[in-house]
Amino acid sequence: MRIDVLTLFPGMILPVIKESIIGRAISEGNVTINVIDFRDFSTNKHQKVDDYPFGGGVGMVLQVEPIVRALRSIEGYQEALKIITTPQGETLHQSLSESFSHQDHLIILCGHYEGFDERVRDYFDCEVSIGDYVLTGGEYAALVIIDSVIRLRPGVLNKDESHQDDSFSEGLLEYPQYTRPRVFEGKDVPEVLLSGNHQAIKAWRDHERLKRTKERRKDLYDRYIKRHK
Ligand code: 6GU
Repeated sequence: MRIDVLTLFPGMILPVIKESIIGRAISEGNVTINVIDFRDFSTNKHQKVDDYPFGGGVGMVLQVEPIVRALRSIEGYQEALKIITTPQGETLHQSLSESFSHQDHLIILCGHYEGFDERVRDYFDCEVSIGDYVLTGGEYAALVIIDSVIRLRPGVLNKDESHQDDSFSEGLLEYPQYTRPRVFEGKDVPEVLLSGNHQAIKAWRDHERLKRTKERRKDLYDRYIKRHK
Protein backbone atom coordinates (compact mmCIF):
# COMPACT_ATOMS: atom_id res chain seq x y z
CA MET A 1 0.00 0.00 0.00
CA ARG A 2 1.09 3.52 -0.72
CA ILE A 3 -0.13 6.55 1.24
CA ASP A 4 0.55 10.16 0.29
CA VAL A 5 -0.18 12.82 2.91
CA LEU A 6 -0.71 16.42 1.79
CA THR A 7 0.02 18.80 4.66
CA LEU A 8 1.47 22.17 5.60
CA PHE A 9 3.12 20.54 8.63
CA PRO A 10 5.24 17.57 7.48
CA GLY A 11 6.96 17.65 10.89
CA MET A 12 3.71 16.56 12.52
CA ILE A 13 3.58 13.38 10.42
CA LEU A 14 7.13 12.19 9.70
CA PRO A 15 8.53 11.61 13.23
CA VAL A 16 5.33 9.83 14.29
CA ILE A 17 5.11 7.32 11.44
CA LYS A 18 8.76 6.35 11.98
CA GLU A 19 7.84 4.82 15.36
CA SER A 20 6.29 1.58 16.50
CA ILE A 21 4.28 -0.79 14.32
CA ILE A 22 3.75 1.69 11.49
CA GLY A 23 7.51 2.35 11.40
CA ARG A 24 8.13 -1.39 11.22
CA ALA A 25 5.56 -1.79 8.41
CA ILE A 26 7.40 0.94 6.49
CA SER A 27 10.86 -0.56 7.00
CA GLU A 28 9.60 -4.04 6.09
CA GLY A 29 8.17 -2.66 2.86
CA ASN A 30 4.52 -3.39 3.68
CA VAL A 31 3.65 0.26 3.19
CA THR A 32 5.20 3.37 1.67
CA ILE A 33 4.23 6.72 3.17
CA ASN A 34 5.13 9.88 1.36
CA VAL A 35 4.59 13.30 2.93
CA ILE A 36 4.07 16.28 0.63
CA ASP A 37 4.18 19.89 1.81
CA PHE A 38 1.71 21.58 -0.50
CA ARG A 39 3.30 24.93 0.27
CA ASP A 40 5.93 23.77 -2.25
CA PHE A 41 3.19 24.03 -4.89
CA SER A 42 2.26 27.63 -4.14
CA THR A 43 2.21 29.86 -7.22
CA ASN A 44 2.96 32.85 -5.06
CA LYS A 45 6.44 34.27 -4.61
CA HIS A 46 5.94 34.38 -0.85
CA GLN A 47 4.81 30.73 -0.92
CA LYS A 48 1.40 31.72 0.40
CA VAL A 49 -1.28 29.02 0.24
CA ASP A 50 -4.20 30.89 1.79
CA ASP A 51 -6.11 34.08 1.09
CA TYR A 52 -9.00 36.20 2.37
CA PRO A 53 -12.51 34.75 1.96
CA PHE A 54 -14.63 36.18 -0.84
CA GLY A 55 -17.62 37.89 0.75
CA GLY A 56 -15.58 38.85 3.79
CA GLY A 57 -15.39 37.31 7.23
CA VAL A 58 -12.69 36.41 9.70
CA GLY A 59 -9.78 34.08 9.02
CA MET A 60 -8.14 32.85 5.88
CA VAL A 61 -9.08 30.13 3.41
CA LEU A 62 -6.73 27.55 1.88
CA GLN A 63 -6.51 28.08 -1.85
CA VAL A 64 -7.53 25.41 -4.32
CA GLU A 65 -4.60 25.81 -6.71
CA PRO A 66 -1.63 24.66 -4.56
CA ILE A 67 -3.64 21.67 -3.34
CA VAL A 68 -4.63 20.58 -6.85
CA ARG A 69 -1.10 21.10 -8.15
CA ALA A 70 0.30 19.00 -5.29
CA LEU A 71 -2.32 16.31 -5.94
CA ARG A 72 -1.45 16.14 -9.64
CA SER A 73 2.25 15.78 -8.83
CA ILE A 74 1.51 12.37 -7.28
CA GLU A 75 2.07 9.49 -9.67
CA GLY A 76 -1.13 7.50 -10.17
CA TYR A 77 -3.26 10.08 -8.33
CA GLN A 78 -6.22 9.47 -10.65
CA GLU A 79 -6.61 5.87 -9.45
CA ALA A 80 -5.91 6.59 -5.76
CA LEU A 81 -8.65 6.93 -3.17
CA LYS A 82 -8.48 10.60 -2.22
CA ILE A 83 -9.54 11.53 1.32
CA ILE A 84 -9.97 14.95 2.98
CA THR A 85 -9.78 15.20 6.76
CA THR A 86 -12.43 17.61 8.00
CA PRO A 87 -14.84 17.82 10.94
CA GLN A 88 -17.58 17.95 8.29
CA GLY A 89 -16.73 14.43 7.07
CA GLU A 90 -18.17 11.01 7.84
CA THR A 91 -17.06 9.88 11.31
CA LEU A 92 -14.30 7.26 11.09
CA HIS A 93 -15.32 3.78 12.19
CA GLN A 94 -13.80 0.32 11.90
CA SER A 95 -15.64 -0.69 8.73
CA LEU A 96 -14.49 2.51 7.00
CA SER A 97 -10.86 1.78 8.00
CA GLU A 98 -11.35 -1.75 6.70
CA SER A 99 -12.59 -0.52 3.33
CA PHE A 100 -9.60 1.87 3.09
CA SER A 101 -7.24 -1.03 3.92
CA HIS A 102 -8.25 -2.82 0.69
CA GLN A 103 -7.01 0.08 -1.46
CA ASP A 104 -3.57 0.09 -3.11
CA HIS A 105 -3.12 3.85 -2.88
CA LEU A 106 -4.55 6.46 -0.51
CA ILE A 107 -4.04 10.19 -0.66
CA ILE A 108 -4.94 12.11 2.50
CA LEU A 109 -5.30 15.89 2.55
CA CYS A 110 -4.94 17.44 5.99
CA GLY A 111 -7.58 20.11 6.35
CA HIS A 112 -6.90 23.17 8.39
CA TYR A 113 -8.77 25.07 11.09
CA GLU A 114 -9.29 27.95 8.70
CA GLY A 115 -11.05 25.83 6.10
CA PHE A 116 -10.39 25.41 2.40
CA ASP A 117 -11.89 26.67 -0.82
CA GLU A 118 -15.08 24.69 -1.48
CA ARG A 119 -13.80 23.71 -4.96
CA VAL A 120 -11.10 21.51 -3.36
CA ARG A 121 -13.91 19.00 -2.63
CA ASP A 122 -14.39 18.31 -6.35
CA TYR A 123 -10.92 16.68 -6.54
CA PHE A 124 -11.40 14.23 -3.66
CA ASP A 125 -13.52 11.10 -3.18
CA CYS A 126 -14.51 11.28 0.48
CA GLU A 127 -14.29 13.33 3.66
CA VAL A 128 -13.48 11.88 7.07
CA SER A 129 -13.76 13.25 10.61
CA ILE A 130 -12.41 11.37 13.62
CA GLY A 131 -15.11 12.49 16.05
CA ASP A 132 -17.21 15.31 17.36
CA TYR A 133 -14.56 17.61 18.75
CA VAL A 134 -12.43 20.35 17.24
CA LEU A 135 -8.78 19.90 16.27
CA THR A 136 -6.43 22.62 15.06
CA GLY A 137 -5.57 20.59 11.99
CA GLY A 138 -6.22 17.40 10.09
CA GLU A 139 -2.73 15.98 10.78
CA TYR A 140 -3.90 14.20 13.94
CA ALA A 141 -6.84 12.78 12.02
CA ALA A 142 -4.57 11.65 9.16
CA LEU A 143 -2.36 9.80 11.68
CA VAL A 144 -5.38 8.10 13.21
CA ILE A 145 -6.61 7.01 9.78
CA ILE A 146 -3.14 5.77 8.77
CA ASP A 147 -2.69 3.75 11.97
CA SER A 148 -6.13 2.15 11.86
CA VAL A 149 -5.69 1.22 8.17
CA ILE A 150 -2.06 -0.03 8.17
CA ARG A 151 -2.60 -2.45 11.04
CA LEU A 152 -5.27 -4.23 9.00
CA ARG A 153 -2.93 -4.94 6.08
CA PRO A 154 -1.75 -8.54 5.75
CA GLY A 155 1.67 -9.13 7.33
CA VAL A 156 1.74 -5.90 9.35
CA LEU A 157 0.75 -7.38 12.71
CA ASN A 158 2.36 -10.59 13.88
CA LYS A 159 0.35 -13.44 15.41
CA ASP A 160 0.29 -12.15 18.97
CA GLU A 161 -0.72 -8.67 17.86
CA SER A 162 -3.57 -10.16 15.84
CA HIS A 163 -6.61 -8.02 15.19
CA GLN A 164 -9.03 -10.97 15.19
CA ASP A 165 -10.12 -10.18 18.77
CA ASP A 166 -10.12 -6.40 18.37
CA SER A 167 -12.70 -4.30 20.05
CA PHE A 168 -15.20 -3.61 17.24
CA SER A 169 -14.03 -6.51 15.07
CA GLU A 170 -17.33 -8.24 15.85
CA GLY A 171 -19.04 -5.09 17.05
CA LEU A 172 -18.23 -5.83 20.71
CA LEU A 173 -15.67 -4.40 23.12
CA GLU A 174 -12.82 -6.60 24.39
CA TYR A 175 -12.95 -8.75 27.51
CA PRO A 176 -10.81 -7.79 30.57
CA GLN A 177 -7.17 -8.96 30.50
CA TYR A 178 -4.77 -9.78 33.34
CA THR A 179 -1.10 -10.65 33.64
CA ARG A 180 1.32 -11.33 36.51
CA PRO A 181 1.22 -10.85 39.47
CA ARG A 182 -1.79 -12.96 40.49
CA VAL A 183 -2.49 -10.59 43.37
CA PHE A 184 -1.75 -6.85 43.38
CA GLU A 185 -2.66 -4.78 46.47
CA GLY A 186 -5.29 -7.34 47.39
CA LYS A 187 -6.83 -7.40 43.90
CA ASP A 188 -7.11 -10.96 42.57
CA VAL A 189 -7.09 -12.25 39.02
CA PRO A 190 -10.45 -13.98 38.30
CA GLU A 191 -10.13 -17.64 39.30
CA VAL A 192 -11.39 -19.03 35.98
CA LEU A 193 -8.39 -17.58 34.10
CA LEU A 194 -6.06 -19.72 36.25
CA SER A 195 -8.15 -22.87 35.82
CA GLY A 196 -6.64 -24.09 32.56
CA ASN A 197 -10.20 -24.91 31.43
CA HIS A 198 -10.26 -23.37 27.96
CA GLN A 199 -13.97 -23.85 27.47
CA ALA A 200 -14.76 -22.12 30.76
CA ILE A 201 -12.31 -19.32 29.94
CA LYS A 202 -13.93 -18.74 26.56
CA ALA A 203 -17.41 -18.70 28.12
CA TRP A 204 -16.24 -16.18 30.76
CA ARG A 205 -14.65 -13.94 28.12
CA ASP A 206 -17.72 -14.04 25.86
CA HIS A 207 -19.90 -13.14 28.85
CA GLU A 208 -17.58 -10.31 29.91
CA ARG A 209 -17.50 -8.84 26.39
CA LEU A 210 -21.28 -8.71 26.27
CA LYS A 211 -21.58 -7.30 29.80
CA ARG A 212 -18.94 -4.65 29.19
CA THR A 213 -20.39 -3.62 25.85
CA LYS A 214 -23.90 -3.37 27.33
CA GLU A 215 -22.61 -1.19 30.21
CA ARG A 216 -20.37 1.09 28.17
CA ARG A 217 -21.73 1.12 24.64
CA LYS A 218 -25.44 0.39 24.62
CA ASP A 219 -25.53 1.41 20.93
CA LEU A 220 -23.04 -1.33 19.95
CA TYR A 221 -24.73 -3.85 22.24
CA ASP A 222 -28.19 -3.30 20.75
CA ARG A 223 -26.82 -3.63 17.22
CA TYR A 224 -24.98 -6.85 18.14
CA ILE A 225 -28.08 -8.42 19.73
CA LYS A 226 -30.20 -7.49 16.73
CA ARG A 227 -27.68 -9.12 14.34
CA HIS A 228 -27.41 -12.30 16.43
CA LYS A 229 -31.11 -12.86 17.09
CL1 6GU B 1 -10.59 15.43 10.40
N1 6GU B 1 -10.16 17.82 11.41
C1 6GU B 1 -10.29 18.75 12.35
N2 6GU B 1 -9.75 19.95 12.16
N3 6GU B 1 -10.97 18.58 13.47
C2 6GU B 1 -11.52 17.38 13.64
C3 6GU B 1 -11.41 16.35 12.71
C4 6GU B 1 -10.72 16.61 11.57
N4 6GU B 1 -12.06 15.27 13.18
C5 6GU B 1 -12.54 15.63 14.35
N5 6GU B 1 -12.24 16.89 14.65
